[in-house]
Amino acid sequence: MLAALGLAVLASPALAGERAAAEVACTPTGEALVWSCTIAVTGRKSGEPVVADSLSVKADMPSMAMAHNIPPAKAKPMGGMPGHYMATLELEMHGEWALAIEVDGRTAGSQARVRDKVIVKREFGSGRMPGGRKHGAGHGAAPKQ
Ligand SMILES: [Cu+2]
Repeated sequence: MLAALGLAVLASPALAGERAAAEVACTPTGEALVWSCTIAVTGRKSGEPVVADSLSVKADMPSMAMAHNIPPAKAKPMGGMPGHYMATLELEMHGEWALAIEVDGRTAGSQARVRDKVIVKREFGSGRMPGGRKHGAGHGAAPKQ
């Protein structure tokens, strides 16, 4: 009974998991250090939009371990655009941030389970701290191409 069930699961492509890919575009809001981000999530193999039960974005500075502890922002689905989500990020300084996008959902067509964490790095702002001071050496200040 259990063995038969196991085989059925393995044989069903619909139940096979898939990794996620994410495209992120952020624009500044009127408020200092607050960005509005659009996140498009697709299945890496299928390219299908991912319909998420939950999607969160945790921002951290790779060059500044332990300095920031920003709670994850919950992303909301954008109406009429499957696989597209919106999240508001309240960061603590300008510079390079790594966005850890944690998604749990399924691809729109083949219903493959997608439970993954995708890291996307983005440069936010001018590379200057809110007080106008430049980030110290080795702290995300390297110019991006
Ligand atoms: Cu920092």
